[in-house]
Amino acid sequence: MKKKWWHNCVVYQVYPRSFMDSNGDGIGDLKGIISKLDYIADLGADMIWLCPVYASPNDDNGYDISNYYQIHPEFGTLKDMDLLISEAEKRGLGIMMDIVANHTSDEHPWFIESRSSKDNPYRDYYVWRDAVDGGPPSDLQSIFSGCAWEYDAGTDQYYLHMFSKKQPDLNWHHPPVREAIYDVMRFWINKGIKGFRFDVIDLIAKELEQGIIANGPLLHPYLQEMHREVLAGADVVTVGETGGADLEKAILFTSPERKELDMVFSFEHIALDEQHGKQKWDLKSLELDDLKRVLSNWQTCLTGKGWNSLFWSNHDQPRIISRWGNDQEYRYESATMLAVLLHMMRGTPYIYQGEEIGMTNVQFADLDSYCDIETLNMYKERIKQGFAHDDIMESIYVKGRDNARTPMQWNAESHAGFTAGKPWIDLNPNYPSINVQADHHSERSIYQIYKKLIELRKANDLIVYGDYELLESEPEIFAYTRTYQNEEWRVVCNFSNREIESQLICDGEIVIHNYDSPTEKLRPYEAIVYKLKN
Ligand code: TEU
Ligand code: CA
Repeated sequence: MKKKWWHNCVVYQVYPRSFMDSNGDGIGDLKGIISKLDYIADLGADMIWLCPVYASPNDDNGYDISNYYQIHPEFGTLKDMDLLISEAEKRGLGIMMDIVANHTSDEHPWFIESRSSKDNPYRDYYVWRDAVDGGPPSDLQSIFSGCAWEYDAGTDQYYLHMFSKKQPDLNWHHPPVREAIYDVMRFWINKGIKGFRFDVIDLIAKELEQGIIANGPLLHPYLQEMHREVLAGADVVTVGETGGADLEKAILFTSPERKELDMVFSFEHIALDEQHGKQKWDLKSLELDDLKRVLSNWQTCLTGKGWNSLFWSNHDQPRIISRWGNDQEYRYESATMLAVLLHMMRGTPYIYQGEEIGMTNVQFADLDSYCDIETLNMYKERIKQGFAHDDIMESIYVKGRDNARTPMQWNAESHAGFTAGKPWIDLNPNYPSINVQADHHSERSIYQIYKKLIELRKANDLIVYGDYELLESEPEIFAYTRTYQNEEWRVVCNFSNREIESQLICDGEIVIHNYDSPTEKLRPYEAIVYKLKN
């Protein structure tokens, strides 16, 4: 496979609202990010995936865009954005913008026009349908609970919204919509950004009459058209959020000769702790065998055919250390074990803000402390369905998106150094002990392990291009090899809080290790990488 500059890139994801507030209004902003660029550059990252900072009424914290060409005043100005791009570039950091092209805000001028009359030139920018039997056109459900159709009395029709009712879906079958999105992309490329993350891009080619929502028959033609019209002439890296993609689809999206996307985010590995066929809130414990199977499939089946992203966390997912690690007694060991396991794999790694210092989930006692529309809509719907309050709160504690959205914990001072004002969302009360400053001064720094892993990736094509093979191991151990030219590395990770005897311990040269020195057993959450032969 032809080598590409982004093959050994590492992306750091910033949720701007919660990263760093520079003006004391309790909301993170662009100038705050600029003030922390050295922190991100020092980690060794090459790109910053910036969650949406465009004008938005914030019904879904910016994933409801009302102007793709303007920066939300809470975050700053276009001038601040230009400064962020140039300051990042000085530090070898490219900016990856988040393109939300499946839907806009209902306050976007396109939608205001579209809903004004049935013969408005913008009518077909969105998906409008007549009532059926006096009610919604179908029983399609929104991902944010409730019916996906909203009645609009102005023109006596319903419009489609797969997310909140303030996020009407764009009609990608209407060529002016595609052209308008391509224009937005050209604008930001001309601003000097270096990448795009495409929000729910697998939903853009719906065929509603056939009951198709994701992966419609025209999805690949639209992505190929986007590539021809915009991406072919630009040196930007692209990643699509394609939650439902299996390996076969991922190869179609990412094989270079198809000229669609460079890589995708699949959700297969982060759906392993939800009951099959149910919602993310319906919990089940993780089976390590499932994780071994899924991650190994994604390691082997894409090789030579496409490209993988590697991630544990993002702004929609709970904190990985609270999900599959141990965020109490073995916080350092499990955070670093999870980091080693993922960052020794093949693909482009994504680090979500706070993951590099082992930030954990939060448990707000009061529902009013929660801000996320997905959580609040689900709570209302499940109360109506008769679920018990405590059961719903348990699901929110484990899987709610606000777990990832509590403010970044910089130090032990007030509001963790995130803001001098009242933060838009409460902090995690553990910030006095879990914060960047404490981690940096600790003998056992999680940040330093992430930094070392990134250095290893830059220095070893074995990590970037080596073959992957899962090793037979004790049930609690996840072990694999990476082989490249005549070099073989063995990655051995203990996923449990118990000491485990293992044949996989050996006398190879240790490349990275989250304990001081090896012993004859694997200790809780121990991760060791050996270089077996040269
Ligand atoms: O998320 C896509 C999506 O389906 C989310 O609902 C996610 O899978 C779910 O919340 C898991 O908990 C994208 C963005 O990442 C998300 O922040 C937006 O809310 C959503 O699209 C709508 O734009
Ligand atoms: Ca601010």
